[in-house]
Amino acid sequence: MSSVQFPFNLTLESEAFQSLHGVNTIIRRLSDMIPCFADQQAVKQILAEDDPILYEFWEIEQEGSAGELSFGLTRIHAGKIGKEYHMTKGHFHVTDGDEIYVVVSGHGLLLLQTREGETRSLEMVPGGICYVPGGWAHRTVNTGNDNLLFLSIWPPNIEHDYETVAKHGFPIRVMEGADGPIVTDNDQS
Ligand code: PAN
Ligand code: ZN
Repeated sequence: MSSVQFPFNLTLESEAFQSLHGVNTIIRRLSDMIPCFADQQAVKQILAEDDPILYEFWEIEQEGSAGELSFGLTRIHAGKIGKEYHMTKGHFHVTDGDEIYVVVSGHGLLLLQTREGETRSLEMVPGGICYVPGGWAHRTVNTGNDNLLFLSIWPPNIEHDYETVAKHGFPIRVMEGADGPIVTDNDQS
């Protein structure tokens, strides 16, 4: 149970979320995400010198009544590992629960997959929203030159399943092409 005092208002800025009482702060560095990237040579080269932060998120997870809402702000730093853009780990929601993403700033792609292997990629643009139906794993990719910042809102009591994505990967990847980002098949999944 979070210790945020309700009701409240705040701005869609990392500083505002960081200072929320009871906020959970998660920082993911390259060393936390080694198997996610296709170019393992590039991973090794970067880690030999540095362990960059790929993304951070600040969340309030609600575990009380069914009417509550959990929410968080994610900031994915711009950049690539080899030719593959920075992205989140990605997860399924164990108990069915939909989610809404609202893009504050930056550009990206939201990758989705079902447990049966169906995939989608949705564009993320400033002011845009994406709806993630329960049952679809979701991973966010920053394809722009600036931070990708987005708000996410999901139901309470949702367990996040990272293991399935970590084990099998995503069937699609987002790589830098000659004319911008390209969604390609992941031949390692
Ligand atoms: C989001 C994600 C957040 C970070 O709040 O948790 O963007 O991504 P990973 O959790 O995959 O590391 C969300 O989808 N919550 O359910
Ligand atoms: Zn989620």
